[in-house]
Parts: sequence; C-alpha cells; structure tokens
Amino acid sequence: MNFLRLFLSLALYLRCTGSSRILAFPEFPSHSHHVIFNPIWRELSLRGHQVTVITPNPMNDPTLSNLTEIDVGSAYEVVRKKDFVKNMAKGRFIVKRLLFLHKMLSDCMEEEMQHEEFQQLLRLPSDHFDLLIVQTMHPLVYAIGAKFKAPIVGVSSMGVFPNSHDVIGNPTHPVLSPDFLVSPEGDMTFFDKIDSLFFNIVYRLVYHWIILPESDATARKYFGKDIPYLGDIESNTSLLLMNINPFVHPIRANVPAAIEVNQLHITEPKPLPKDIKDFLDSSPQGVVYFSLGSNVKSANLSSRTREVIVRALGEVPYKVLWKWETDTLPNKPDNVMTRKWLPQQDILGHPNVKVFVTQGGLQSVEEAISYAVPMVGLPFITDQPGNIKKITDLGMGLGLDYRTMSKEQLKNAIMEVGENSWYKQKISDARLILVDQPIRGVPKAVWWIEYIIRHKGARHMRSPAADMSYFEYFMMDVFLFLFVCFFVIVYTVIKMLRILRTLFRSQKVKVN
Ligand SMILES: *[C@@H]1O[C@H](CO)[C@@H](O)[C@H](O)[C@H]1NC(C)=O
Ligand SMILES: *[C@@H]1O[C@H](CO)[C@@H](O)[C@H](O)[C@H]1NC(C)=O
Ligand SMILES: CC(=O)N[C@H]1CO[C@H](CO)[C@@H](O)[C@@H]1O
Repeated sequence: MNFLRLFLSLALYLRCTGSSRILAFPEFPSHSHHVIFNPIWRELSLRGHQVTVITPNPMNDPTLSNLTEIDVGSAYEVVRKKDFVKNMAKGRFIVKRLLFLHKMLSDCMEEEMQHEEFQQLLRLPSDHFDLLIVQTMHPLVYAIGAKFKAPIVGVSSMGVFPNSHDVIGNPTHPVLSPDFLVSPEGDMTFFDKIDSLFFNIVYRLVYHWIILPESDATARKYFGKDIPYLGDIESNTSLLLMNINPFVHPIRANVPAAIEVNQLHITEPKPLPKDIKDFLDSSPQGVVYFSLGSNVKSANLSSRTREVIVRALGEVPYKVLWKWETDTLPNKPDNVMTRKWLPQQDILGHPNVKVFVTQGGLQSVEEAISYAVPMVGLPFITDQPGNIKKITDLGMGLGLDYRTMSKEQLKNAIMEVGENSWYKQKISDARLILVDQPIRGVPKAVWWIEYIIRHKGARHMRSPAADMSYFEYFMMDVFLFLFVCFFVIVYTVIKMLRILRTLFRSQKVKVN
C-alpha cells in the first residue's frame, strides 16, 4: 500500500504539471537568501515552466532558457545606506528592530517596483500567471497579488514571522515554538517565557497596526486605489515553504500547508580552483577555513577584533584560508592565505579542512553539517547567536563573543575543536541524520509548488485555524460560556442552601 502511494507520488512528480507560468518575487537584497531560492527557480524552469523572477541576485545563466530574471540589484544600495548589521544587532528594543526592518524592506521594494521592467510586468493581463511565489519578509510583496489573480506560495530562507504562520493557521506557541528573533535557545527560563509571550503579542500589534496599514498605503501608490487590503491578499496564502534545519530549529507542530525543506543549496562538491586546491592539498596538518559570510565583512571588523583574530590564527599549527574582502590584511601571518571570494562548499568538502570559523548563518551551519566540519562560531546578528548556541549544545563546535574574546580564547577554541575528535564525531552523526530523508530539498519544494498549481491553490488543505479570529482560536467563547455556567450553578447551589437553611431553622423554631 505504502509502496503504491510512493509510486503514485513519484509518477505525479515525473508527470509534467504542464508548462505553467510562475512569477516569483524574492525581495530581500541579501546574498544568503538567494543562495537558498535560486536552485528552486532553476529547477522549476528546467522542468519546463516559464518562470519570471524579480530578484536582486540574478543567476544570469544563459542556459536557463525558460527563466526570465528582472535584475533589481539596485536595492542593495538601500541596505548599504541603512547600516543593517548595526541596526539589527541583538539587545536593541524589539519594536525598534521590527520597525527598522519594515522601513528598510519597504524602501528596498519601492526601489524594486520603480524598475522599468517591473512596470512592464504590470501591463500584462491579470490572468497571465498561474502561480505567485513571494518571500515572506514584508507584506508589500503581496501587492503583486492585487494585480495577478493566482494562488500564492510563501517562501522563506529561515523561520518566518508570526503573521506568516497566522495566515495559514500554523500554531505559534510562545514556549514550544519561540520566534527566531526571540530565540531563547534550548531550555527557556521563566523570564524567557514571559519575553516570548510578550513578543507574540507585541509583534502582532506592531504588524497589524503599523506595518500592514503603512504597506497597504504604499501598495496603493503603485497598484491603484481600488486594490483589496494587503492583509486580505496575504490571508489567501496557499502554502508556506520554510527552510528549516532539524538541528538548529526547534521541533514544531505544522499544519499541512506548512512545509519544511532544507539542504536546498547543498550541491555535489565541484573541483577547486588550482591555487586553493594546492593550498589545501599541501596542508595535511589541517586547515582552518575562516569566513564570516556575506553580510558581515571581515574587513569591517574593529581593529581590536581583527588584531585578536590575526594573532590567534598566526599561532595555530594549521594553515588558514580566510575570506577577506580587501587586497591586504594588515600583519598577515605566513600560514594565512586570503581571498575575496571562496567556493565555500567545495572547500568544506576537502578532507584536510579541520575547523570552520563562521558567523553562524543558517546556510553556513548547514554546509558545515553536510560536510561534517566542526565549527568555531563568532555570531553577529539575527539568528546567528541562536544557531551557534544550538551548535555548542549539540557538541558540533564552540562559540565565542567576538566583542570580548581574547587571542588565547580564540586559539584554544580552534585547537580544541581541531584536536578533540568528539566534535568531529558529533557532527558526523548529525550529518547522517540530515541527509537521511525521503526526498531532497529542491525536489520537495518543487513538488509542493506544482501541487499548488495542479490543485489551483489547494484550498482543501487549508487549516480551519487560518480563518478563525483569535477569539475563536483560543476558545474564548467556550470558556466564557463555561465560566458563566459555573457561576450560575454555584450561585444557584448557594441560594438553594440558604433557602433550605431558612426552612430548616423555621422548622426548628416550630418544634421548639
Ligand atoms: C524549457 O521548457 C520546455 C517546455 O516548455 C522544455 O521542453 C525545455 O526542456 C525547457 N528548457 C530548458 C533549458 O529548461
Ligand atoms: C482569495 O482567494 C479567493 C479564491 O481563490 C478569491 O476568490 C479571492 O478574490 C481572493 N481574495 C483576495 C483578497 O485576493
Ligand atoms: C570592505 C567593506 O565592506 N568596507 C566597508 C566598511 O564600512 C564602511 C562604512 O561603515 C564602508 O564605507 C566600507 O566600504
């Protein structure tokens, strides 16, 4: 029976959904997000769909003849001007961070929507696309749903905010599934629980009273006065595809329309460029691979932090490959080689790489697990501190605070992770679990996207919770009723007892 079902679903996957027209709007100008999304656009186009993507990170691959990319990379300038890393740093008041992100993304998308090619898109007939795919970072993207009448799929390169869970009726329990911006990793203290509950309430107030109405007003500037309310378009979301890693993200309950995928960007290792291959091959004593990802620039570290790192790396008995974004690294030790860009996965796949020093972004962590390279984490923003805490708890590496660490601490952490085989064992075990899945990330995401097209939005799997008010969802009507019943009963019983007592007394008096 199971075998038959497997065969049927495979047959459905192989059977072409036909060639559908898909419009995708992954709006956020951040390289690490598009590393996750681009393989999905590629695969959809290879399967014969006509895919149009409005993206700040186009692949520009001429062999993908069914893929049209509208390059809105100019939005990166908006992010650069806003000092994203500093403004999203942990410790800042959560409402301030949310409003900063809202303003920044709103400005980015206005920049993107003024694009000539975007404007041309709006001249197409409203039934031109069979499916819309949006990144669920900001409600302004739902404006394309005002123009094009088609089912909507939300995608996220990490967890999603409570509003995206709400529109498909996915539970957001503040203790069981705390938000990734709160991210009290592991066991929550009593105050973490209060913090998480507070976030759940405050987020919704900010979203529904400020972010959504403001975005709705902006959308009307570009899409006309008569469009439906943005929140109503968002509420029509058919499916949510979340990039969730089973090790760093908490296990959570999901409704059928919430699909977890991972390893979307993991590829087979490719041959390395010659200079890097020679460097790695000639280092049997081990190599430290150092990269702080694409948002945090190594070259923009404070000079104190940079000096600490340079001196620690100079003292380890390994060679070091450092993703360093300028031409010269001051006081560069002899065992260190720098490059402005490095093919990270292919390097992590090299057997001589012993330790990965990382900022702890989700993609980097997933690559480290996929190639079983233990980590030393120097987290900076958003989900990075939480990811590194998780990695440390699971024994897959160690974490340090880059602001306060000393040269000795960094050196010791690298030596410990490099020499103690326990870390390597732990991450190798994790790797076996990560890759043991019935279907890999990209085919799974594509299967679900085509499912939504085949079943025209798949309303049949919409959770009833998606269309309930908070009042109904939390059964306040039921509790209110029971509460009233309880008081009526208690009141009646007390009254009756009083009457009985009076009767009893009056009888006593008579007897006397
Ligand atoms: C483009 O789509 C057609 C079907 O619409 C398909 O036959 C072809 O293989 C696709 N080509 C590429 C390069 O993806
Ligand atoms: C939501 O979807 C339904 C069914 O597909 C459609 O009739 C309705 O117009 C949509 N509402 C909005 C606000 O887009
Ligand atoms: C390499 C790099 O990103 N350098 C940047 C560091 O930050 C300053 C301003 O904060 C920029 O002007 C540099 O371009």
